[in-house]
Amino acid sequence: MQDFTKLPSTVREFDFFVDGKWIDRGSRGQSERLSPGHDVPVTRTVRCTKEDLDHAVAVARRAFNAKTWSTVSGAERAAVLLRAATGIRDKLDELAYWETLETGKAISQCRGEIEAAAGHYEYAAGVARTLSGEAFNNLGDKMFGLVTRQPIGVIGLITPWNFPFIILAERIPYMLAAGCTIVAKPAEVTSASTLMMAEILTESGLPDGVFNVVPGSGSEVGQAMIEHVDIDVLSFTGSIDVGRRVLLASASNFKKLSLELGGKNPQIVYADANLEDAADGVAFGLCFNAGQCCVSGSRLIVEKTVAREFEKLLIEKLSRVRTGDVLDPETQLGAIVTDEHQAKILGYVQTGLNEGAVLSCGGKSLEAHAGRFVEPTLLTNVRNDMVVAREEIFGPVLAMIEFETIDEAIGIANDNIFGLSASIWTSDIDKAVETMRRVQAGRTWVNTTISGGPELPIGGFKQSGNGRETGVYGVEEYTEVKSIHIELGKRNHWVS
Ligand code: TXE
Repeated sequence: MQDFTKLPSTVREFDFFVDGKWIDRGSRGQSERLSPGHDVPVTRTVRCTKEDLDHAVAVARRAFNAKTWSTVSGAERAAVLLRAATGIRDKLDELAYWETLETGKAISQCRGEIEAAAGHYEYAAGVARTLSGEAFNNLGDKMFGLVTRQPIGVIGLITPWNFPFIILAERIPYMLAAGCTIVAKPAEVTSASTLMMAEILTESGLPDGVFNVVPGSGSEVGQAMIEHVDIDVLSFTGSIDVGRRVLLASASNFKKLSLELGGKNPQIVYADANLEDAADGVAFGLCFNAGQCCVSGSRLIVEKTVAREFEKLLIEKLSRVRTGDVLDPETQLGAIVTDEHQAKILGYVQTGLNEGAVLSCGGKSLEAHAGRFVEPTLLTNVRNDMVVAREEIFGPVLAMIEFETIDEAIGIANDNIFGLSASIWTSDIDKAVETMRRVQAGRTWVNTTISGGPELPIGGFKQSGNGRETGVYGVEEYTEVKSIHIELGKRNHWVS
């Protein structure tokens, strides 16, 4: 029995999961994962092939056509989803442990995400039962109209490494509530929790073949998935570059897309805000998942009159963020996913300095413990046309820009290709609502950041993506709308 407070004594091996069972890896290759927070090997997962993907898609299609899930009642779907939520909670310790080891997240954050994931299954269970269409009784005596929703079909689901389990939970239960079947490809380095979820779903009574997992590389399994002509919908969360490839590949069969890509999310701090609260929220929004988060608040847009005071408050907060072993429940700052990514983050800091930004705090890797960590970093004297203000750094690096008027603040916030989220800090309700209305972002927060639950949808404006996940919208996204016209009474013949 694994002690979840200590590193594993052996590397855990995973097979892959198709048609309700584990498939032995046979002669397929494996990816070994080093824990980003400890630098020791922790898991080995299979590198599936294009043939494995083809097989999984055929299984998912067969399951869809078999009507073991696609046409069962909302009540039956809800029962499975509710049991899955219980299954997640029963395995919370185990899931959080392996997720921490593969991702480098702090364990307390991981536990919070797994608990939140269970909530998504519960919420989607409710939507499975309330999903409905419309009836039109206003078309005259001879016509009755209906609009129904039906599951689209087979979904290809590609997920990234930064939130392997919660991103899955923001999608799978909604897809299942709609009645679809799924083939998932998790990121190469963080496949364990997706495979564990497949087993939980089967134990919860999900019919075989409805949820299948084919771990493997983006270039082989991922690329084959986005081009696949028997996949009806592709849900992709990841980089804008791969998002563009997904868009182009969807032309193979005009599959529907749901894309959640990057963000360069503004934290707008007005002078009338409670600055202590705002500094705390900005510190959290920067350090959450070590900044490797699509809704990370990575652009600080602060009113000039309070800029120096706010900078001081923020540095003080950042200096007290707790670092340490990611398995320690007290640790707040997680590790950086890979050496290459750490080098990329530190490279951005240097680019900022070369462009004329000033290093206000941080800027280096944290050498205090094994693994790879980056100090929470604040760059000031930033202009919105600098690289550090325009590109997603995906690390705990904050670019601070000053403004004088509300129009200027909103103009800076919107002057970016992305439009994923925005946070607004003010005690003036008029200013809050005006900014919220004018800012181009799919998710907005007022006097808080990165919070919420399954009820509200997530997704982006502009190049942050297409479609919406979670909420009722998250289920509707995976349905086709059909209009039904029923003629009543005797037909007036066209050919007399
Ligand atoms: O993403 P990729 P990476 C951003 C973030 C990060 C950068 C690169 O800025 O620094 O992207 O991260 C699969 N066809 N985000 O390289 O490559 C891949 O196997 C189909 C933001 O990890 O996009 C993985 O499962 N699939 C984002 C998934 O795509 C392919 C989260 C994401 O990997 C593929 C992650 C291909 N040709 C990164 N190539 C967010 N919105 O949170 C790769 N993949």
